[in-house]
Formats: sequence, structure tokens, C-alpha cells
Amino acid sequence: MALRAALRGLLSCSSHGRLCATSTSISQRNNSSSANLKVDHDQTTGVAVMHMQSPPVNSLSLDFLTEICITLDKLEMDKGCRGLIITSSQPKVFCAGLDILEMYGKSPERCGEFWKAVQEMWLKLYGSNMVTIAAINGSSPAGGCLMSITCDYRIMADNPRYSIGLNETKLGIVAPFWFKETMVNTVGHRNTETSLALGLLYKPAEALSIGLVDQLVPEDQVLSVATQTMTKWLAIPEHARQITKSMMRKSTIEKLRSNREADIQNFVNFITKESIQKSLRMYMEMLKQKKA
Ligand code: CO8
Repeated sequence: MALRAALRGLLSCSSHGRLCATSTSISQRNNSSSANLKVDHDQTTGVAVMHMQSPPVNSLSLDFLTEICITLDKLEMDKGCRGLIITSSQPKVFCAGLDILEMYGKSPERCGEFWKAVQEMWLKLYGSNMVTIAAINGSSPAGGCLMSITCDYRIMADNPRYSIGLNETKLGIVAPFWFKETMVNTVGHRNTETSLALGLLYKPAEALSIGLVDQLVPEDQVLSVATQTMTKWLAIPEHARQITKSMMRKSTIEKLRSNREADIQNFVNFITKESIQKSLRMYMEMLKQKKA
């Protein structure tokens, strides 16, 4: 709680919704950093790059989700920010998904708070008026994949060591309806059905072939290609693009908005079950063994 309160203070030291500048070269740059996020906002182009830097693997804990949500709010309110690129500063990993430790051995109240923050991040990203591009420079399982598919466009490093997908069933858990719908909206019903049932993690070439990512590029070009792509998207008349995005995503967003409490309750009931806790424990042990 203290960290979240401190974060709010740290991130609210700016005016007009702009992030607090920790260093500025010329007035067109507005950079900010907090513990786990670095935001470079180029005011000339109207593009912000959000670097996730939460070690070791950018897993989405309650505190990290809160930081992300606060940052998204600030950027969304900033009229000078029209495009957002999300990328990772951690080696080999874009985002490892939800922090498994947030779902293991926690009280129902805490689980509920955590899930509300997951919903919040998704609502902000999927409903963003900004053009959003995921610059996927590492593996992106589960919640990391969700984060990627909330964006308008995905560019992934062409490195066969990386993978992306909704692998929840492999952990013995079930992706909720809004994870599923975001996936259906991206790769279609049949691909989603097999993908979710088998908990598939796709190598970049496979991900491209089913449309889970839009483009593969050499690893060192992910950010530069994302920046070039952003220019193309920003050239489209803003209002028309935003209304089109909203039209495509509205029904999925509305479904969660009108069911938020029930969705939280479902999550809490499910995740606190003894059998599910056991599956999570086994999965965490498997991760450790893989390392040993
Ligand atoms: N949460 C917490 N800790 C994690 C996570 C995670 N998601 N992923 C990795 N870690 C930890 C590891 O345990 C390890 O810890 P330690 O150093 O203490 O041993 C450390 O991070 C580094 O991990 P690796 O050594 O495995 O790092 P690699 O670079 O070799 O691999 C990967 C990185 C590919 C990301 C790999 O760690 C991995 O596959 N992680 C698991 C990813 C995963 O399966 N995430 C699923 C999370 S669940 C989710 O997002 C959606 C849940 C929806 C819930 C719905 C319920 C109703």
C-alpha cells in the first residue's frame, strides 16, 4: 500500500497531465522514470515509449500494474501524446504475464484487489484513444500476450528462442472471457479455441502465421520499426481512427465493464480453490527446476 501511495505521489508531480520530467534535453522531450517503468515522451512526434524494467521478467504484480495504470492515465490525458509504444528493458523477456506469486497463498481480499488492477490495465489499454504498438523484444506468455494483443499493432523480434501465447491451461487455470475475446478479435475463433485449449506458446514465425503478431523484425530493429510504423498510424485522421477503434472494441469492453464485480468474484473463488493453488505451486516448482 505504501509503495502504491508513494508511486501516486511520484507520478503526480506534473502539470496538465504531463509526466514529471526527470531529464530534458530540449523542451520537446519529456522523460520520466519510476522504479519499474521508464517513459520517453517525444513531444515533437507525440509518441511515448514505455519501457518496462521490472526485474527479473516484468511479471505483473499489483504494484507494477498500479504503476502502469497511473502512467497510462497520465499519457491518455496528455493532449501532446498520440501514440504509445510498449517495450521491455529486461533481457529476453517482454513480459512474463501476471505475477504468479500474487495468485498464490494470498487472501481473497488481496486476490480481488489484484484482479481489479488486471482488469483496469486491460480496460485502459484496450480502450485507449492513443495508437498503441507492442514492440515485443522477448518472450510474452499469458498476461504478457494479453498486454500485446490489447495494442493496435504488434512487432516481434524474430528470435526462435522467444514465444508468445495464452498458456493459462498449462498452469491449470482458465483464461477469463475477456482474455479469450481479445484473442478471438485478434486471431479468430478457431485459432483461439486450439490455442487456449492447448495453452499454446508460439514461436515468432508461428505467431506471425496465425496473425498473433503483425510483423517480425531483427531483434535490434524492434523499436526503430515500431517508431516508423507509428508514423504511418499517426498520419490517419485522428477522429476517424479513434471512432473506428472504438467501434471494433466496444462490445468486448462493455461486456467486462458491466460484469466487473462478478468477474472479480469468479476469479477469487477460482484462484483460492485448493486444487488451483496446488497447480500453481507445481507450476512454480517446474519453473525453478527448469532453471536448475
Ligand atoms: N510470475 C512470478 N515470477 C515469475 C514469473 C511470473 N509470471 N515468470 C517467471 N518468474 C520468475 C521465475 O520463477 C524465476 O524466479 P527465480 O529467479 O526466483 O528462480 C525468475 O522469474 C526468472 O525466470 P526464468 O529463470 O524462468 O527466466 P527465463 O528468462 O529463463 O524465462 C520466461 C523467462 C519465458 C518468462 C519464463 O520465466 C516463464 O515461462 N515464466 C512463466 C510465464 C507464465 O507462464 N506466466 C503465466 C502467468 S498467469 C497469467 O498471466 C494469466 C493468468 C490468468 C488467470 C485467470 C484465472 C481465472
